[in-house]
Amino acid sequence: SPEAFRTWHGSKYSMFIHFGLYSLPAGVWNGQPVTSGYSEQIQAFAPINKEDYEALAERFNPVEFNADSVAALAKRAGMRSIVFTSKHHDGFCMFRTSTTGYNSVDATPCHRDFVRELSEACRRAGLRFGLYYSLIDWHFPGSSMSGHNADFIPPAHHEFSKAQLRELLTNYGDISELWFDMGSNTPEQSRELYRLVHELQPDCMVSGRLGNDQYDFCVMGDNAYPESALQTAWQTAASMFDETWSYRSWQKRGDVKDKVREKLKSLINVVSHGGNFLLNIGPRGDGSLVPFEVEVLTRMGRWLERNGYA
Ligand code: JFZ
Repeated sequence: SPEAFRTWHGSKYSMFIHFGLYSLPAGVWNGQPVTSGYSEQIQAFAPINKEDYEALAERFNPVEFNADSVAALAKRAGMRSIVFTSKHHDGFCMFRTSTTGYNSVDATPCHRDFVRELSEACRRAGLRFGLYYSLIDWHFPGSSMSGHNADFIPPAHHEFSKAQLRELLTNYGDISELWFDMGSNTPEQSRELYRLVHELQPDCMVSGRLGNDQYDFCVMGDNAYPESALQTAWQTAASMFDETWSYRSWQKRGDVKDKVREKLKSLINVVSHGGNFLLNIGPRGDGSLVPFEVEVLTRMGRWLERNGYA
């Protein structure tokens, strides 16, 4: 609806969070830095066999992860919503689900539902809350990690995604957006998922990466913005560092000042061209935030405040 568009568009600046099992190896496997590919996809790039990757769940206990602190950081940064990786390509669900045991409540020693924790913290802080959801699932029986895209999504996998989306759109209050990450949906599958989202939450904004022109907003590349005004809503997602969205321990971070300048420029570029800016952070495996990222966001928030951004 125009109303949902206006509210989403008015958010301008939001936090993206990549956090999951992959945050534990943090870009290192067998003592070696894995330098090719995003670290949230280390399973494919190391590569790591299914059993070894699944075993990470037994060690997943992010005692330092505090959803209220994350929400407070977003507020301090001047952000108006948070978008969280409910499930990445690895297929590990960061929420309670009856569709698979491969989730943060049942398969870890911490038994935590991170989608619930963040959704509630956002509500308390007056932030909107959205979800990243990968339609690629390397854990789903029969799916392969070779390349990203199977030629199509088998019907059983499609039904599985639908069941998970029902849970996500029913159990956690208002979801501001669904940031679908690509699968190889048929047009019929994309239409079905699009309809399902809006049947459950009419105002939830769906990202263009659902495919087949079933979307409420488009996603541009890193730091990119369209050459001319778009008729549709759009967003630029930006990682803090090139080549990864999730935490990697060996990341060269450089100077905070330079990063603040770089990301403020992007934010201003994107917002002044009519888009929304989604800036990512990648917490560590123990759930703690990376001080560099906290510092960058805090300083950006201070700049915005000094310059009259309410
Ligand atoms: C996807 C994922 O494959 C990646 O791991 C990460 O989660 C990222 C946010 O999303 O990769 C993308 C998606 C979209 C673009 C680029 C990389 N894009 O629109 O330029």
